Amino acid sequence: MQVQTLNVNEIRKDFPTLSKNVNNHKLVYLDNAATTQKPRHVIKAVQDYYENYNSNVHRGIHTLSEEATLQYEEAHKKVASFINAGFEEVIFTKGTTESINLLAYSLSEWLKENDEIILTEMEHHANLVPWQQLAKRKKLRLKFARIKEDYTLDMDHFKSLLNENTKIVSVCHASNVFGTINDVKKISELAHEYNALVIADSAQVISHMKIDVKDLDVDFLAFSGHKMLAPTGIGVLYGRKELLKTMQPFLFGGDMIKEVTFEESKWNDLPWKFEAGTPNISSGIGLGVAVEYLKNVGMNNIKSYTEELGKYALEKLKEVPGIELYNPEGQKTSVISFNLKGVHSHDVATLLNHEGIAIRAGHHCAMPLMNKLNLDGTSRISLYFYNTEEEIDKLVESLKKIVRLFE
Ligand code: 7TS
Repeated sequence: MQVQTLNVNEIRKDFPTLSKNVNNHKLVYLDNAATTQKPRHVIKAVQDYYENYNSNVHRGIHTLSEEATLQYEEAHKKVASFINAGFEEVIFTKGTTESINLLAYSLSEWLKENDEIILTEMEHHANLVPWQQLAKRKKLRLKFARIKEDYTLDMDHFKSLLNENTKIVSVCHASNVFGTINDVKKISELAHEYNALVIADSAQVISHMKIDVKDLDVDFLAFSGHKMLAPTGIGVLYGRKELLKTMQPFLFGGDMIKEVTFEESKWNDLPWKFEAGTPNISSGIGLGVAVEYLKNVGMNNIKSYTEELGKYALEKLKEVPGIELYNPEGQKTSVISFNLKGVHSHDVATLLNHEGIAIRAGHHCAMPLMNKLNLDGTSRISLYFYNTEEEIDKLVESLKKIVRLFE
């Protein structure tokens, strides 16, 4: 097995949490789809802001505020270049959830009764509940592209849902349950034939592969900083400039205006029009540093390493007696969901935690998907470029022990 494209031993030294002990065992962190660990560089950048130039942005005409503004705006530039977007097209939000809520609110003005929105059956609640609630308010129709038995998207079914009433197509770029990667470029092409707006929820891919918003030809794309080495409380909404220019802001208040009278307000330039109030400055700066870190490691290296490790994990997991795996046919993925016969996924996660192994269990914020598959939940491992084959071996050994316990 060849998963040595990266010097993982060196990389691991950048992540303080990875050398922690949990329940007297060395931590094995396999919950990266929930959130990634943070490298020292990011932690230091946040500390540096608070220790050396803590100040508000875009307002004070004093040295600290100028420095904070510069660093915060630099972070926007780094993120924009990371996804091949323009500076004006990158809005910092709290995370994917807020980015999608922003869209559901701001785009609602353009929608009327009987307009249709297409999602998929594999959405995280973050890309479902905002549209469901909007649909109820505005009497819109919500449609779901089916998943096939092999846990991939049924593209024929998706195509059959498109029509002149389709106004929005919002799809997860990769499923947080199965790791299935959807062909967003193709989805975009098909949806644009009907002039629908295309939104990609890229929360699960941004840290795993190079994203080029122009190449994908999406209208909007959302992701969270904390799933890509950055602090919590920061995320991104990319939007096509022409669209952002004409859209109504989501939140109103300071910083998002150019001019205010008692009667009227004029909005600020992009992207600030969509960043009302004091933003999460330290996390924004941290996100810029995280992007630099990822670029240094190399997105292609990360992709090939995690895919190889995923392949290794999948093969190894098959050794566990009675395991049921839910992996997409023919796709390489670093997210693997499974169940052990007769053992609840929460029990699996609890018993693994006794051995210092962190995984996620339950419905993964995808309850409709679980219901459709008649599943109570799954156990899920999600890998990143600092994980190793030894950690997978440890996981598999522990799972075998759990199976014996329940025999
Ligand atoms: N979309 C997808 C595909 C996700 O996986 C998640 C979080 C979100 C949206 C929401 O991101 P947030 O940062 O706004 O919360 N997914 C997970 C998960 O799989 N386990 O914990 C969080």
